[in-house]
Amino acid sequence: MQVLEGQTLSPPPIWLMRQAGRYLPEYREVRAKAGSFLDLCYTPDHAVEVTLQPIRRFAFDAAILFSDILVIPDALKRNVRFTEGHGPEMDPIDVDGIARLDGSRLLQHLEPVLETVRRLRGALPPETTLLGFCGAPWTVATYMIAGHGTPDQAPARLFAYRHPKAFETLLMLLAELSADYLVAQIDAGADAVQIFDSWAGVLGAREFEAFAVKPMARIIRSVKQRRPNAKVIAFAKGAGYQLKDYRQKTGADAIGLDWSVPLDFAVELQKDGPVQGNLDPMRMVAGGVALEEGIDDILQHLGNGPLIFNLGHGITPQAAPENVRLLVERVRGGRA
Ligand code: 1CP
Repeated sequence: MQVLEGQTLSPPPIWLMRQAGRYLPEYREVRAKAGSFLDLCYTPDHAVEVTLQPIRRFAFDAAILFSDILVIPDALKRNVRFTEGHGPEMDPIDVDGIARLDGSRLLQHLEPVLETVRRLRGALPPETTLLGFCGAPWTVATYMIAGHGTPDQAPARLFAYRHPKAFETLLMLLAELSADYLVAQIDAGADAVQIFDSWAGVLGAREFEAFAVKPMARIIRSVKQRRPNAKVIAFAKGAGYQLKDYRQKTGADAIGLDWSVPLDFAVELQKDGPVQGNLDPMRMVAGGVALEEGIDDILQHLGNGPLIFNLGHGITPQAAPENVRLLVERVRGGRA
């Protein structure tokens, strides 16, 4: 929270995207017990447990609520399911489907997630930041339109060109619901929130403005109007040079950086405020020198300004928990 307010801390605080997940045997155990992935997200006992697991093991400075960005389409009755080995799937939406979307029961549907946040704030050490989150409208829309994950989001890009009005309606509805959801998470005890625009990198310049920047700015404005002290981290993966004025245009407090962002450019971005990132998650799999030199590069470039140490994207199931321990120790200067 101090870094989000603009302070420089040495050593910097650290947490990892997807820090609760399949690389941890204790997660796999709860996951197997819970039944479906959505059952895991909607059962506070289980969701609290898997959120706390990485905190117990590694004493990260932040816990991130265990849930998924696709609980919003689930609340919108898109028949979301997570089948083993397939990734997320849902019913693909069309122009008529967009006109019929009804978000009026969003917070009732997501009450178990809000209960998880309440319990987590009580269970976590006071010095551990609790992060809430949601997906950015563009990223959530890519799944709603294709009905599943795609490598290049071609279905959503095509839909946006063919049906600009319906697409705008979808993005603005998602922005409004996301803001309500984030405010509810903050009221339930989240100290700060992160908005994931994981697929921002496939957008052309004009589309980045319209589909990534504008809805992100709208969510942040709405949250801050209602909760003026709220802190927001915006993560637009793959946005590259377009990050130049992203903080100023969206109103985000901190900017998440994927591993493709050059560190000298990251230094420029850090002059305007806190940054978070950006170790390549594959360095967590490789370990050894690859891990050490990646950590040292980030600390050398960004350690003298407001930095939240993190990966450039989520940790993968292949990462060794032992490498996470080495990472935390090295960032903290040998102290675990
Ligand atoms: O069975 C399993 O365990 C499924 C794996 C899994 C996990 C652990 C999924 C399915 N979601 C999650 C949890 C999750 N998802 C968190 C939990 C908190 C933490 O970080 O520890 C968060 C923040 C997310 C966010 C999320 N879900 C994003 C944005 C961040 C990112 O990784 O880019 C996205 C794009 C999703 C969709 C999603 N959910 C699950 C998968 C495998 C995917 C990606 C599908 C694809 O590649 O298109």
